[in-house]
Amino acid sequence: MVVVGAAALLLNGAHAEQYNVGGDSGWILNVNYTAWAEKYEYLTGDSLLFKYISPRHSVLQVTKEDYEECKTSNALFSDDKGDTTFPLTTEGQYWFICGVNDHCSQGMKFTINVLSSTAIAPSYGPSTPDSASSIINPIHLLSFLLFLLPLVFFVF
Ligand SMILES: [Cu+2]
Repeated sequence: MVVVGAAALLLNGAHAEQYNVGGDSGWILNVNYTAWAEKYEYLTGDSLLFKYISPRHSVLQVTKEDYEECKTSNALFSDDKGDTTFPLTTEGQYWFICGVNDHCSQGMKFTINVLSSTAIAPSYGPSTPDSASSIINPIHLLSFLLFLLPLVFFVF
């Protein structure tokens, strides 16, 4: 099962998921985002999609300290234009809060830990087609099997 999963990852190429924050609820009040965030394992290359209507909410990436105090003035990233996509480009801990009114202290906050995807699947750099094609892909697998076919007839 693990082997099949690893092979599927190789055949599919880079792993990249987009997580809809809050699931069907989106980015609003009265959702337990801590419970939501704990459901997944986040890898570099994945992204978060915050679905909300501007300007009712906003998305702020903040430090751990500001997260705990719901402090909105030193955000590392902020957006309030509606439906915010946040790419998880580097591994490490991320803290997110809503910057509108007291939404953060009402629970619009969560933290995630992002792991490196290169530990699981090779990264496919856009400028290195040679290294990418050296990985097993369906075409290579097919031509290898076609190569084996006459040998099978020859032996029997
Ligand atoms: Cu909000």
